[in-house]
Amino acid sequence: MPFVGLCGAGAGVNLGLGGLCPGRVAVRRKGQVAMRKRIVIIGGDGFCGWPTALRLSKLGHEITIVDNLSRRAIDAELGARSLTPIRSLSERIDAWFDVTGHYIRPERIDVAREYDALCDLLAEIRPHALVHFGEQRAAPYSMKDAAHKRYTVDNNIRATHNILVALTHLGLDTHLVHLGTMGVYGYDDAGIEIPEGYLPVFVADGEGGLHQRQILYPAAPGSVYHMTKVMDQRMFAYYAKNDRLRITDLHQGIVWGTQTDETRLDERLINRFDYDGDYGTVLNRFLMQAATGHPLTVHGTGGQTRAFINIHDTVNCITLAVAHPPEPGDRVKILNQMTETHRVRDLARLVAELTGVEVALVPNPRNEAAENDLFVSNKTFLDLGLHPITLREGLMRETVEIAERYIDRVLPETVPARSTWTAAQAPGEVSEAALSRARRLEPAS
Ligand code: NAD
Ligand code: USQ
Repeated sequence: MPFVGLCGAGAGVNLGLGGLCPGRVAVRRKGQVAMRKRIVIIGGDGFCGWPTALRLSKLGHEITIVDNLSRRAIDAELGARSLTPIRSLSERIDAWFDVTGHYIRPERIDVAREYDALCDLLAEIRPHALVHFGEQRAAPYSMKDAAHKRYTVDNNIRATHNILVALTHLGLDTHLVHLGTMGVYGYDDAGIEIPEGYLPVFVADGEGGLHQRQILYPAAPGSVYHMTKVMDQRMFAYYAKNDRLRITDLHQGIVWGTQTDETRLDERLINRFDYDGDYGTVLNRFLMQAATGHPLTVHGTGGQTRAFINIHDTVNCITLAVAHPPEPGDRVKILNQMTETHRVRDLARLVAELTGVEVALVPNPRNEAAENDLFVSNKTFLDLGLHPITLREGLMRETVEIAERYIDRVLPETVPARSTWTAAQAPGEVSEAALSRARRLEPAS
């Protein structure tokens, strides 16, 4: 018996951003889940949120994207843009319907500021799951100046707390899945494998006894952005305990890659690729720099070791997390969402070998350890069946499919990393001498 249900949120016509409500009958296709969940995706227009929305929609779930489009506004503020030509949210949603027949409902709500609108929507949908990507996520952007520090804290803390309060006061049994960061643990060489969120500790009682406790791993954020994720963690612990909310917090590493099986279906579905000095993460920046012949900007000695995950695996992990909620009354379920670790200078060497570009050691604009090791447990996702894509396997495809294909869209003035952590740091810019040497080495076209 095929699954039959109405498209849309069940409550009838929604014109939202897309102005499109097909009202068509959906038939369960091969690979779709047996239980159709109503899922709200906050931040579903962003880099991780968009491909996640498509995957969950393809699996047959009923998806509502909530976004205030602040990420697009920040691009305008910075004079930057995605390397890939991303379409407006309404065009994306229309394209997804054209290609697959699946409808995604869009809602433009600022969850940090429009609490009543958020409550009205959640009361109407009564979602089984809410995936929360809706925060300002760039460390350099959060460190630019006082205004950007304040914006990041106001936006991220209020967004997370509004969601928690709304779920509590509406009495919803929604599973909240939040995108946190590996950066809550810090990068100060713990010398042990970083566990999934909790650390067993032994406390002496002064009378010769030792008591075991499980505590949240001691936080050591490296930027104001990362600090907001630490504060999120404390709020989750409180609401899971006091109000029995079901919460999964995914401590994610740096996401690399652009496309997933779903975003590749049509160019109008393409995912964003950030490379600018504020939002571009290290590997994206190296790939874009290599494609333009710009020396790879390794900060300091490049001795920083970080955790990475491909966007395809991000989407798989979130799908697994949605399918395995904790029980009411459980402590927050914390999973490390990463698949491998790399040192920045090794990444640069890898990209240089692949492309022949030069590597430049530039001043480190961040206040971070010059060298660190990193060992991380990601046991839960491996046990749940995750088969990671490694960087070595995927790098070539990413270079050809994205960096080289869209290189004409690069805005060179947005490349330098100019946001400094304190007055003692300098921008991570390549010297004029290195730039002109790179220009001389560039092959004539
Ligand atoms: P992104 O900036 O591309 O997407 C975030 C989306 O949330 C944007 O579309 C933005 O408009 C929206 N948003 C922000 N504030 C909002 C608000 N108040 N109301 C409604 N919508 C709001 O970021 P991303 O790279 O997709 O990251 C998503 C989440 O994953 C973030 O919370 C980030 O901290 C986390 N994360 C990302 C990475 C990474 O490498 N990209 C790594 C680890 C964790
Ligand atoms: N780096 C360079 N050269 C560059 C850019 C960065 O050497 O041109 C270095 C940085 O100094 C840093 C490392 O690369 O040591 C990683 O920087 P990044 O910008 O790739 O990543 P980060 O600022 O840590 O933030 C990203 C996401 C954030 C997420 C975090 C996961 O933007 O949302 O939370 O990765 S984690 O790093 O595990 O905390």
